[in-house]
Amino acid sequence: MPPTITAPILTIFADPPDRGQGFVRDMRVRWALEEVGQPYDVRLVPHAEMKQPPHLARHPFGQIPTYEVGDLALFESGAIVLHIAERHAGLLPTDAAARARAITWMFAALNTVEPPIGNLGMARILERDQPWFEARLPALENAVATRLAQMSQHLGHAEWLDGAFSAGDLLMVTVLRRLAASPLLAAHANLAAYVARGEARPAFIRAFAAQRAVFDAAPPKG
Ligand code: GTB
Repeated sequence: MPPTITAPILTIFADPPDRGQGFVRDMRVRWALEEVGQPYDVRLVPHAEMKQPPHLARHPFGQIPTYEVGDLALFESGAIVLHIAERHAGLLPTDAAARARAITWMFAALNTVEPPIGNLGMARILERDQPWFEARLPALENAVATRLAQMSQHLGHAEWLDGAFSAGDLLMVTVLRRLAASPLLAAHANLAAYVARGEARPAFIRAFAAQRAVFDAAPPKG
């Protein structure tokens, strides 16, 4: 009998808190899978089950996304995208030095650019009603503005960060697009255009529609 080939399984929020805007971190994995043409299944995790033993067995911090393929179970969106990129053509250059630089941009997106953007976003969601929120906001915005100015300077008129589109661009676009509605991003026309270029890729459009369908199917919160 031929071996059964099962598609990788991605865990996602059963009820996406961003209302299907593609800001949750499963989006970057979906996009990577679409870029390389790898079909996948999803397992919806309700909020009430995220910190329960079955999901903690997949993810020690009780978060999404996770990725299961065969006997391998992974967590951390960046590690999952790297795993996909290493096993399929299209997301990492074959030249060793260019590949190392693309992986460097993956780390830069997640370790250097995402933290200030995430801090600003979470403060806007969780701290808006605190008496010190308005006083804290300028420092949070300045941290984002500094990174964007540096990114804008580096990108210049280039289409992508380092030659052809890579997993570094994929992660950077998912990080920057959190600022889609922000004047902080609009202040840098080249960065806004970079994000728009990423979002115009057919694989992004397919991934966006797939994550959007989960929100459309979710029952409205009562
Ligand atoms: N470093 C990990 C990774 O990259 O995979 C971080 C994973 C993570 O933060 N997962 C979040 C999660 O599971 C979802 S993406 N949170 C539940 C919990 O911790 O209990 C973060 C996120 C949440 C909501 C929005 N939003 O509403 O726009 C955007 C992003």
